[in-house]
Amino acid sequence: MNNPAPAISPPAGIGDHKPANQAVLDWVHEVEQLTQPENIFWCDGSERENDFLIAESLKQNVLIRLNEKKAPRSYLHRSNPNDVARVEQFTFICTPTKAEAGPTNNWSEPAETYSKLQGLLKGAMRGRTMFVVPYIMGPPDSPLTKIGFEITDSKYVVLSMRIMTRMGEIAVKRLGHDPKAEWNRGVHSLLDVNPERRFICHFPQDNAIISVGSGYGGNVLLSKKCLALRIGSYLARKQGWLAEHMLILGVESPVGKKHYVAAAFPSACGKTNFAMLIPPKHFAGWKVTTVGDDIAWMQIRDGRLWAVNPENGYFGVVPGTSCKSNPNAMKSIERDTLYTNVALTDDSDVWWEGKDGAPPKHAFDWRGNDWTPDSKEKAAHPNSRFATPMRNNPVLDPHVEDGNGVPISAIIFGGRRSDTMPLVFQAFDWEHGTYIGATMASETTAAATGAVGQVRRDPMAMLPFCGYNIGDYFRHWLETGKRLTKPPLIFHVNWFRKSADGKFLWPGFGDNMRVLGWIIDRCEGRVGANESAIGHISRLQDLDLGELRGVTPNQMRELLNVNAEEWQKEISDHAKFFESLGSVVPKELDKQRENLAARFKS
Ligand code: OXD
Ligand code: MN
Repeated sequence: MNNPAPAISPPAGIGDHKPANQAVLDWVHEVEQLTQPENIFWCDGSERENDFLIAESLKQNVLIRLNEKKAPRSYLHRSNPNDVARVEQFTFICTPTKAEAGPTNNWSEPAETYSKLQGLLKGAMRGRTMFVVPYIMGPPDSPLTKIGFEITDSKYVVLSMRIMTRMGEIAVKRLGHDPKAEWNRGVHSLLDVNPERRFICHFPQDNAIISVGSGYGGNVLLSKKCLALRIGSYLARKQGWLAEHMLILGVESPVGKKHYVAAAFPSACGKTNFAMLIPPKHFAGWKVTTVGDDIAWMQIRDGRLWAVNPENGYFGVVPGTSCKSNPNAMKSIERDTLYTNVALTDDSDVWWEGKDGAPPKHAFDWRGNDWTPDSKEKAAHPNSRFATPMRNNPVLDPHVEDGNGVPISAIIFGGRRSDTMPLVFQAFDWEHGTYIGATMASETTAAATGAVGQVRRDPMAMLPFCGYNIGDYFRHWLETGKRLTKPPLIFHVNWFRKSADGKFLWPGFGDNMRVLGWIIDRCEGRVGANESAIGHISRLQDLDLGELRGVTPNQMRELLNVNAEEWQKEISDHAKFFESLGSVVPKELDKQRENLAARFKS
């Protein structure tokens, strides 16, 4: 086998930052015995260490240096073409019983799974360096913040973890000496990057993760989907908080009144774009700021929900990112960015479909093959990614490091739906909102392997990320609502509704401010709404459409329309979905569906 991760030998003072905590040392020793690496590299997250790892990665072709003028301190990584997205079919929740993992997760028995993985990991790091990456998730002074250690044989993982988490010394210090302190144990090995030996396994009761056979971010940056969402959601239920697949944004009016909003959209449905939105000119004086673009951890205080972003960077979908769709993302990825699977131009810049300007006459596609605009293949992989520090974001919210988090006024659910779902509507109350989230659906995207464009139910955008029984997760939402005296209002949006001739009806991007404006008006009790069977729908006159070009009044009516026929089908799909989950769905949600159906009849 070709070794995808040859060992490196650091000079003195680099890679020798061993923590003092005996529990960590024992665990690392155990993994060392099993995987038999050539050496161990203890990461401290320093600049010097990072420079060294970049230099080694360039030598080993793990990274390609980009044009220093056009993309300063930025690099391109090409993954194995068999390894470009999350693999939901190989992702497992390994709880003692299958019932704990529930109907939406792949389950496997913990002891058997440990033993299978140990078999795969035996000697897997021979000839490689084993990196030990300490990190924290969450602002340093948040009570929700978690410590993790990831062992990996991938330099790309180490470099990405330094962008995506608060990595190194900060975590070692926080852990201290207490061998009983709580921290997440993550083991990752590329093995031979073979889809037949690719498993992403979570052991929530042990706060442990083992991921093998992949180098793709969502499968291997164990801090993110694995810890912050799957294990995070499991811990959140036990400890009485929420770990959600949500962006968090701040929206400030011209008179300085600020609200925070959290929004759950499935993968690659525009969370990063929404979190960095620039309001159209008509909304002069309004400002949107980003707290997070993918994950929200929320706890109850004073009867309200307060949210923190556990991450330190953005791991966003590149294709389609442009000065039109997301100028702030374009500024964020101008420098210090680790690109994966985009195209490389002849002057060592990066390119992707949907980037501003004309396509290059020649480039190397994401696999490294010659590419021209006449090529049939895409230049950048549809799930190509950037990893960039959140500090690069020009509209980073000033409270992003605040351990108390930010108070959430509204929660928004949304998906990619060509039909049925109006542009925006509001739930009657928390329980109805939970139902709307639980029955959410979206057309699938390239973020996970499998068919693209098929409508699937994706409750709260957590289908691939809920680390326990989805019925208990719904129950946890209902219980959380009962503990909130000032619950956020809950909304559903759909930027993707199409006309009969298949064209998007709504321009999206910055114009989504118009919908956000209505949501804020509702939070402030400033506007009424049309009462419909599905919830409060915006009246046309309450949506600020000033200077909106290209959307006719008829299109607006279509966008806000609740089509009874489409909803009959929708409601019967909800019923089928709940049936497919078996007996786990709380009766309150069945009742919600009955009420919804009844409202259409009355
Ligand atoms: C992501 C995803 O990478 O949801 O954020 O797949
Ligand atoms: Mn995501």
